[in-house]
Order: sequence, then structure tokens, then C-alpha cells
Amino acid sequence: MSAPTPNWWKTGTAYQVWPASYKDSNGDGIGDIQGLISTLPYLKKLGIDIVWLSPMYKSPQKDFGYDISDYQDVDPQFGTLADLDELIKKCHDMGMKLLLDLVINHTSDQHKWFLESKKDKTNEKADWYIWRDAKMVDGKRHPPNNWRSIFGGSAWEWVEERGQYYLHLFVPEQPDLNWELDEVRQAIYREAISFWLDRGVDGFRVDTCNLYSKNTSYPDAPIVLMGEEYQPAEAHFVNGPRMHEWLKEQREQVLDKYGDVAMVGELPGTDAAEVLKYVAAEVRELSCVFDFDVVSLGGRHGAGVKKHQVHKHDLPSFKQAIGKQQDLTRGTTAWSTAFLENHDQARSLNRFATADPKYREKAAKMLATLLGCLTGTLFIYQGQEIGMVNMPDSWGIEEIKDPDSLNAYHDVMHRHDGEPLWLEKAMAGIRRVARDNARTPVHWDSSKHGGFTTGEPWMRVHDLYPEINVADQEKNPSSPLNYWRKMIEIRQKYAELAVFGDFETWDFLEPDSFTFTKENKSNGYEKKKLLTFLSFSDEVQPLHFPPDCKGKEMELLISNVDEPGKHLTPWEARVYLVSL
Ligand code: TEU
Ligand code: CA
Repeated sequence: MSAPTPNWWKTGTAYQVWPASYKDSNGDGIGDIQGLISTLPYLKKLGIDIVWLSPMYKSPQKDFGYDISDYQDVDPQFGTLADLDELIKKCHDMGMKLLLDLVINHTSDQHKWFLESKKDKTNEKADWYIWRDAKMVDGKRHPPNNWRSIFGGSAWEWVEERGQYYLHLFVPEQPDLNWELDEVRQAIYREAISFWLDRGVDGFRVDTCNLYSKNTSYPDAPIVLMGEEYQPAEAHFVNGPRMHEWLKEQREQVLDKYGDVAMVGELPGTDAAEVLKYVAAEVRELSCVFDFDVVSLGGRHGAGVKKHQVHKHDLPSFKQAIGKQQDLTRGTTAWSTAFLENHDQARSLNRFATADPKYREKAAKMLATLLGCLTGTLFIYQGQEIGMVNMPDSWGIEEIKDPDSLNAYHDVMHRHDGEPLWLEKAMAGIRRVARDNARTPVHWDSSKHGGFTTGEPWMRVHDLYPEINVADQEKNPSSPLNYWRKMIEIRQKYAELAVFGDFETWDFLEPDSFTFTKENKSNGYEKKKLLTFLSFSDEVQPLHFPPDCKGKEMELLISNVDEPGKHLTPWEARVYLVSL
């Protein structure tokens, strides 16, 4: 007896493309859609079923495409609408699905809606964004409240023309849309969603999809950053009162017309119970979510934490965060995702394992083993499959492009009067967690600029491209790339356990190794378990055997060493199929 066919977005393996740094086809130094099209056979061979393309819409690129000035067009730097149509068709011809990024909490300040809205208080779109009067104190103009933007500074920007402030939770060039208005929601559904579903895309990764509904009384946030003017106000804009109503409306009025549309939501700053309210199948809101506990380890996500305030976590905290993500959906109708990287995060090798050249490749395979065995839709980020690492320590602030990091750096500079030791700390933090770490161009081969472009790359290519690149790894059977291929195959073959199984950690408090099992008491797998051993250490570690697996028949499915022995060598990984 096998289960009813699960939704396509549950079993599929997804790959995220951040277009500017993926592959350049025309030598202008910027990745583009034709570049992506040229690599579809590569993705297919890797075992990818779903491509998630980060924003390629028309945009002034103040937040690298997450500031959209026209939902219905492609930015010329990435190509044309015809290129996008070709991408949709080629993905489908090859049996792959395509997700676009849906960025509808805000638009660009260059979007025609905003250009009209900002003119005065009476135009047709006057209320399409969130406008408030200044607060006057001692005759001086101040923002309406003390909210801090997620990227630092005030969340309000003054517009002289209109004589009011508008709200922007991200950079000032990203004004927040006023979701409270019916006609705004209808315009979004029409232009940002239906337009693309009509052209054939299969779903969306939904940007910050728990921020649309704000506390409309816009109260001041409590002071937690002493001595600072602007305070984290997440409590007033994350998971606001009308979120569920709107997501349901979107599903019923729009998505349902198109069948099983995947909506992979980003839910920062949300605890497990709250997450379920968005993804339980019966609520019919999101298909699945990205939970951020793992990637936020060592910091206080979204609560005004500065880059240099993120510290190295210990392995039990990592296991706890993975366990939360794994248990989220257990015994429920809900679904989640497994991922360690995206365009907003540092590289997983640096963050969760080691980038030491001695162990780098082995550790990349170890992390691939972990991800390959986790419940949820698996998302791989460009370059992760070859073990790309963070920007080199020798790079300074001049290589940083991202406003998030630049603001953080300038904030420290300003607050501490340019004190060099503070600046060093700020830079160390940026090297550790900056988004730019994931945004350096992908290394396709060992030729100049890593084969990313024949022109001048828009962003500096990592110095290590001669050592870490796709072409060399293709040729080497024991490369991270070839390991990923094998791991994805195993994940598919044993999907009942790897993709759908129940997760159990056996050595929670061990600081150097991670032992977990996956089991599924149905579909003929009652007497089988996947048993995974992972080392997170430079030293040899003993194996921790779960009691019920001891002395049982074990078949080795995959390992990053040729002949696994009695102990775990540094950064070793192995997966056994145990017959109970
Ligand atoms: O990110 C939303 C988000 O929660 C970010 O604050 C994230 O935590 C931060 O980037 C970490 O430094 C999404 C997009 O993924 C991001 O690239 C955009 O900048 C942001 O929305 C605004 O659209
Ligand atoms: Ca290009």
C-alpha cells in the first residue's frame, strides 16, 4: 500500500538561483536568464526538480531586485520577457518546475504606484502606501514613531512633495504597500501573481510573507537598544492581525484557479505554533515555509542584532534548531523546507562546519549528508553544491555591496566615532554573516573570473575559484558535486524515510557529533530506519549507537570516506539503512 501521491513540491529537490551572480551569457559582467538557461542540463543532472529564481523583475537594484519597479517585466540586465518565457518552457520540457520570487510587502520607490502616491494626499493612489504625519517635538519634525528599519535607521522616510512620512521596513527605496486597501490587494494579485501564473510558472517563494499586516495604530516600540533613536518593532509588524485573512483570500481568489500552486513562504521571527497556522494543509494559505532558527543561530534574529553581535553557536543549539524544523510538521498536515543557505545567509561551510582547506570538501559532503536526510522540501543554493565559502578575510569593506552590511558598518563607525578596534569588529562580523558572502559569482571553471563572465564581473569573484569550481568537480568522482548527485539519488530512493520520515536525535548534548535516525511507520518501511552519523570535529570521535540499532543488519548507503571504520574521522558522514 503506498500513500496517495504527495504534492509535487514535497518530494522535489529545489535549487535557488540569485541571477546577478549565477552565469553571465553576454559578457556584461552580470548573470542573466540566458546564462541560467544554459545550465539547465547541469541542474537536471544534479537531480534538481524545482528551480527558484530570485527576483529578475524590473528594478533599480537598491536591494538587488527585492525593490521591484514593474512586476510585469524583466529587468534588462537579466534579459527580456521572451527569455523568461523560454526559461519556463525549457524547465517544463526538462521536467522541472519554476518558482519565481514574490515580493509584495513593498515595491520600489520607482514603481508607478508609488510615484503617483507620493505626489499629494488626494491622488488616486494616495493611500496605496503607508503615509503618516510627522511628530512635532519642540517645533522639530520627527518620524511618526521610533520603529527601526530591518536594515537599520528609521523605518520612515520624509517626502517633501507630500509633506508626510512613508513606512519602509527595509531600505528607504522599498516603501511598504498598504495591504489594508482592497484595491491594493487586487492590483497585487493581478499584476504580481496572475500575470506569471498565466505565463506558466508553477509557484512562488514568497518574500517576508508575514509582514504585510501591521499594527495600524503604529505605536512606539519599547526601548531595548539603550541610547539609540530607533528601536526594533517586530512585535508590531510580524504576524500582524490580518495576515491569515489575506493569505486565505489570495489562495481562494487567485491561486485556486491554477491548481496546485506552490507558495513557499518566508516566515522570519515566528515560533513553531505560529508557523503551523500558516502551513497546516487545511488552512490553505502557504504550501511550506522557511524556518529561520538554524540560520539565525548565535544571534537574535530581527531584533536589532548587529552583524558583529552574532557569535559561534555550539552543536547542541544547532541540533535543537534542526530538531525544531524537523518536528514542526511531525504528525500534522503541514509541510516545511530543509536548507542551510540562501542569498541572505553566509556560506554553510563557514557558518556550520569548517572552511579549513584541509577539511573543506569533506565537510561540504558531511553537510550534504545532513540535508539529504532531512524531512521537508530540500533547497540548495547556487554554489553550495561545490562547497563555495565566505569572502576571504583579506577583503575589506570596499568589496561590500549589500546595503544591509554597509548600514551595519556605518552604524558602528558613527556610534563609536570611527574607533579602529570597533571597525575591525564590525568587519569581522560582516565576514562571518554578511549576505555578500553568498553573492559572489559562481565558479564554473578555473578560467579567468571562474568562467562566470567573459567581461568584468559586477562583483569580485572569490580568490579560491581555481580550487573550487564546477568543471574540476565534474571530473573528480569524489568531489562535493558528485557526492551531492549521489545523495539526492539516495534521498529520492528512500524518500519515505529521508523526505517524509520522523526525525530523532540520539546524542543531543554531544558537542562534536550528531547522530540521528529517520523512520516512517507506514508504506512498507515499518522495519527500516535511516541512521546518520555526522562529525563536526577536527578530532576522531566515537560512534554513538542508538540502542535499537545495535547488532542489527546495516547497509551503508553513502559516506564521505571510502571505508568507514570503528570511529568517525574528522568531519565524516555516513548513512546506514538499518533493518530492525
Ligand atoms: O528577506 C527578509 C528578511 O527577513 C531579511 O531581513 C533577512 O533576515 C536579512 O536579509 C538577513 O540579513 C527578504 C529577502 O530574502 C531579502 O533579500 C530582502 O532584502 C528582503 O526580504 C526585503 O525584500
Ligand atoms: Ca549578462
